[in-house]
Amino acid sequence: MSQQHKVAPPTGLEETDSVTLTRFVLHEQRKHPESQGDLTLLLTSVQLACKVTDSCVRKAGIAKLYGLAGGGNVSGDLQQKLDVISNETFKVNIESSQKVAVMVSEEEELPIIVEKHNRGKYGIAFDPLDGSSNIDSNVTIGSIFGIFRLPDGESIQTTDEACRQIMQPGRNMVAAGYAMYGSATNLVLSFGNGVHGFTLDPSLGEFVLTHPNIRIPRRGKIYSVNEGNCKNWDKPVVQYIQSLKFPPEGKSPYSLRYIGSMVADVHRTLLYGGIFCYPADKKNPNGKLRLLYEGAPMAFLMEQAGGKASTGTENILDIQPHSIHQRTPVFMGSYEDVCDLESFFKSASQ
Ligand code: AFP
Repeated sequence: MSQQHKVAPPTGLEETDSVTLTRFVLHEQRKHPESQGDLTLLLTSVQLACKVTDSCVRKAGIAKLYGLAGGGNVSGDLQQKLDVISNETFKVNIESSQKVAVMVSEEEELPIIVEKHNRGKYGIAFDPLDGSSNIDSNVTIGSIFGIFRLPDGESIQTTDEACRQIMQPGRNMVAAGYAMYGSATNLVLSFGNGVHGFTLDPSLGEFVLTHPNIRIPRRGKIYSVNEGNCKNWDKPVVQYIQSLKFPPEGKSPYSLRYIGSMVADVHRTLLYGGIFCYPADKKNPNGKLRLLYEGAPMAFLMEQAGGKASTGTENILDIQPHSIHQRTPVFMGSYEDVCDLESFFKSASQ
């Protein structure tokens, strides 16, 4: 509708003009006249996978979907029934979009190579249900994804080729996002033009734009880390966390908030500021979190929101992956907080 014909809806009917995720993505697509709409269709399939996963999470107790499925994932963690269901949901929906040639899932050791007749130009890495060890206690969990343009998806024949094509630095991502299954369901997304948050309206079954252009505060007041691992941390991490708890006279200490579910901890950090950490330690020299489908997509969102993501010594988005399930130390959040953390690593190396 042209601007001059646009009439304000009568009071009480404002919701008739909701910006749904589909409408938002189509609008963004129009800014790129050369676009063939492939990314739009791919995001529509991701959106559907998130809605189906959300629906399973919401009825898990009643439908007896809590508990273990009987297998293990690439981390050796016991697979929950919901891990298996969400993984299948993501694979089936994304493959049916015909816009990807390779999928990497935290639940599968090898990359999934899409049948030739169903292939498209993108690759996607996802953790279909992150934080799943929290499922049975009804703690917030989520799905994380990052989308890359592949150099030549059509030609892929072997696992090695699939890995080579999708193992790109996070900075190359064309889109990244997460869905969060909490007291409400959110989908937070960026295609390199800022970060936008949507909330699922259960009555419409649609994600509606509720948090346009999210900007993380330059500095926060909250740190988020599993402090139980402190005895195994490297010295710069111990010193940094200590500095937050015992600041100089006249400054307040930071508050600690830790859910143990990356999507929930990162979402809060994005909105309120501060720093989320999963450091390397003596037992896990590369930390716990995975680069392709946890660290990099979240780093992409943080940077797009004006924040920063680091391993302590390197920007997470610059890491060239050498394996699809490799881990990375993670420090992400408000720009100044992450710079402070890096300064402890710098001093230790001098
Ligand atoms: P699960 O999927 O096994 O629950 O792991 C969740 C997670 O990968 C990430 O979401 C959390 O930030 C992190 O692990 C929590 O790890 P700790 O339990 O070691 O603190």
